[in-house]
Amino acid sequence: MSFNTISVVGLGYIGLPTAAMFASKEKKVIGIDVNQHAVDAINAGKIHIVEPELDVMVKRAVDEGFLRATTSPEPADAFLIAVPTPFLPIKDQDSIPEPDLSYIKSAAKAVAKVLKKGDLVILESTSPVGTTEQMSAWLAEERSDLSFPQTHGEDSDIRIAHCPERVLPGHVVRELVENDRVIGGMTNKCSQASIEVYKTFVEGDCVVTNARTAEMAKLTENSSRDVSIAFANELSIICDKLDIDVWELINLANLHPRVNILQPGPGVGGHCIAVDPWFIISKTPNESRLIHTARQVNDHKPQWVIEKVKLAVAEFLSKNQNKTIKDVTVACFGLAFKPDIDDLRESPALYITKELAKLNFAKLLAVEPNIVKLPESLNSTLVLSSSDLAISDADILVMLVDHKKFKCLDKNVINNKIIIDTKGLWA
Ligand code: SAJ
Repeated sequence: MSFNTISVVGLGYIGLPTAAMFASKEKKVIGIDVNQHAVDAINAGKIHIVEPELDVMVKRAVDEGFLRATTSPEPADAFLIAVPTPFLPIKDQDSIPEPDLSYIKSAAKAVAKVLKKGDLVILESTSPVGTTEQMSAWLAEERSDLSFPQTHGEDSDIRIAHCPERVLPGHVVRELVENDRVIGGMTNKCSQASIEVYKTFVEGDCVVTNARTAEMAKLTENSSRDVSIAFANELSIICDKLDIDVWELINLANLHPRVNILQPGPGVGGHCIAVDPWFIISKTPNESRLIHTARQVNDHKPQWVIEKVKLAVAEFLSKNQNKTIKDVTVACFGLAFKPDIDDLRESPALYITKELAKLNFAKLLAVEPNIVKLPESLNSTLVLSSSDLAISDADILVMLVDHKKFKCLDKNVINNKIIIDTKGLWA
């Protein structure tokens, strides 16, 4: 087998770094995306997402002629599909979110047009169990002239595998190389072909399993983290009631050699941990009781923080009887979905800040040192402020994200403020 031309379908947070990585090893890479703006940016040697070191890699790959982007598929030897798998809109608050596989279906239909005997198709998108087999069925529907593993096993013309991405945003370039990969071929030949492709740049182990187990492995990793964070978030609510410092408590418990509790926060954000457990729950709702409860605990945490702020406002007004809510200034520290990134999507900190903005305070200041300008959609709701200004102006300080820049704030200057600290920085 030789995979000289590799096509990556979906040039987002996973697809683009993966494409650049193959190109850095002098593979001919064709990137496919429906977003013309992304395609144009990449062909100009630029990137449309934020990820350390990626800009340099993409520029070099394009300049040296190894990476090219386009909106319509072209023949290649291996196709990696890295498109989003979001939820379908939920019917009501109590219903279980169902995965939206339409991006995978469109990608499969597009790739099917250019498939030839001997090609390999790898699904990288995080997917509910059974999606790789479904993708193979969609490909077979389009190409009755080719044979696929579900009908022809090891003798199939086309090889199919699921190899989930596992990289941490902000560390993608290093983790793509160093992390071990789970390789879930529909047959052993499918797995071996996938290993050959990934070994172009992966220095970690490539561990073989079947497609369904590979799908479940990825969902399990993120659900495990979600359940662990839910435990920490639940502890924080219990400790608040019992007047115990949860940060001290967790430090003490973690001194035990077999205990490793994660950190509570304002809720769980991002596009993975708060999403992927639902892919297990929606397939097996009666069996996934712990995973479901963890989701509910984490999803409830932002609301709990908002209630704490409302209590703090009531406390402030009872001490300052000449004032009303229209005289109160609140400052929220952090808008991103986790520390030291500028990504505001699916962020509990942003949700809390936007909800607080509806309460008609004198001012609601948002401090986010990792962005210079708020997205246009937020301009009418939030005012971006510096830490110093927010601390001097605000009556109530709400710590939402433990950015490095907040860790060095002088604790003495906040002594006379009412503080809600969801990350234990000012505790
Ligand atoms: N969080 C806490 N407490 C903690 C750790 C995290 O509240 O102790 C919160 C964060 O603030 C954030 C959310 O959880 O809101 C998720 O952040 P994260 O750093 O745990 O994870 P992601 O979403 O950036 O990336 C995860 C990673 N999965 C695991 O660590 C198991 C990454 O390796 C995956 O590739 C990625 O999901 C993905 O794409 O699925």
